[in-house]
Amino acid sequence: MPANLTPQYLSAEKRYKEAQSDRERLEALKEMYALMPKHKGTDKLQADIKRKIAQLRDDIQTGGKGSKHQFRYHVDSEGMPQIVLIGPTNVGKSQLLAALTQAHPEIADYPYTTRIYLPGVMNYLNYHVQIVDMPPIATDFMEFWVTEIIKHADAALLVVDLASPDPLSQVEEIRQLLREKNIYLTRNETNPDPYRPEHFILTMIVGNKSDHKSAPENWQVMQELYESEFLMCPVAAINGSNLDELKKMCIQLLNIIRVYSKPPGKPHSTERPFIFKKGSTLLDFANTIHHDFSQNLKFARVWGSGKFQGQRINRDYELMDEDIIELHI
Ligand SMILES: Nc1nc2c(ncn2[C@@H]2O[C@H](COP(=O)(O)OP(=O)(O)O)[C@@H](O)[C@H]2O)c(=O)[nH]1
Ligand SMILES: [Mg+2]
Repeated sequence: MPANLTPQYLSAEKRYKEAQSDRERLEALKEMYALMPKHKGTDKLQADIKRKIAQLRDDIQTGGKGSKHQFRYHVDSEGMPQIVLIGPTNVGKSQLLAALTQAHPEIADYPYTTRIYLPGVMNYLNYHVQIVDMPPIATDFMEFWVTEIIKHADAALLVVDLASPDPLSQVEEIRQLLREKNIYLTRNETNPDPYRPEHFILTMIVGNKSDHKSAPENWQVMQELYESEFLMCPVAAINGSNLDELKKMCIQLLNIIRVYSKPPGKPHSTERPFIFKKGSTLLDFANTIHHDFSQNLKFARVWGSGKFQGQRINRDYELMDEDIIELHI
């Protein structure tokens, strides 16, 4: 590498390596390109960065790794786990988005207020999770892209209205409508038969409007029926009741952990952990930071997990929640 790269360039490069989404990567690369001294010695590096910028622009436009011409219907999750809000109209999905995130959806007591998706970010104990408000799922009218977005999400909250006379039939109606589109709402995401084209979506049932007088009785009946099949949580989006429990259960549903990166000889960043599925390994972590790391990884150390204080770990080490990892290449 040429020796005359400025500290500003190196700091942009660091941001590139630590970026968690394609957009952040693209921004960092553009900065690296602008800050790079332009002369013969950096020709190769300039070309390399230009190529990466073009590739990332393509990826962002096509929504991922797919071919250039394939059009995909999904909401860019910006590198976060993504949960979609699904359910009939008027159950309080938009109210729930407003309660869980900083987003400002339109909320009204008439049907079909929400016509387009709207994402927001839920921050809970340093987990950043994208929550996506959706138009209702209904027999009489459902936009075709709604099911495509559901298929691409990491999980769904099936929201029903505990103030309605029959929230049970709301659950059944939505399940049936989605089943017709090959989408199965489940507690476990694994498709038992990988040769069948069904989509299994991790789902939690959320009973909203628990402040209503008929809610306790409705909830009790629902629990008896669905408790063995789904995670379930009653809330009142309108006054924030039980929302912390809901957030906690979202993390449980997604089955995710937080892992912090630490540069050698420096303290770790405490702000934005990397998020992994439980069961991910040190190699997954190195790959996320940068593919060079996984190729050239010499060793790593871990702090956290109780007994490990700077202990050396192997590539197949299983990451634990709140681990702090130091990579050496
Ligand atoms: N009592 C009560 N009303 C709620 C609650 N959450 C939402 N609502 C009301 O239910 C109506 C529909 O809410 P909205 O979020 O637009 O429903 P959506 O169609 O599912 O997005 C609005 O009048 C809300 O004020 C709640 O927790 N309790
Ligand atoms: Mg709505």
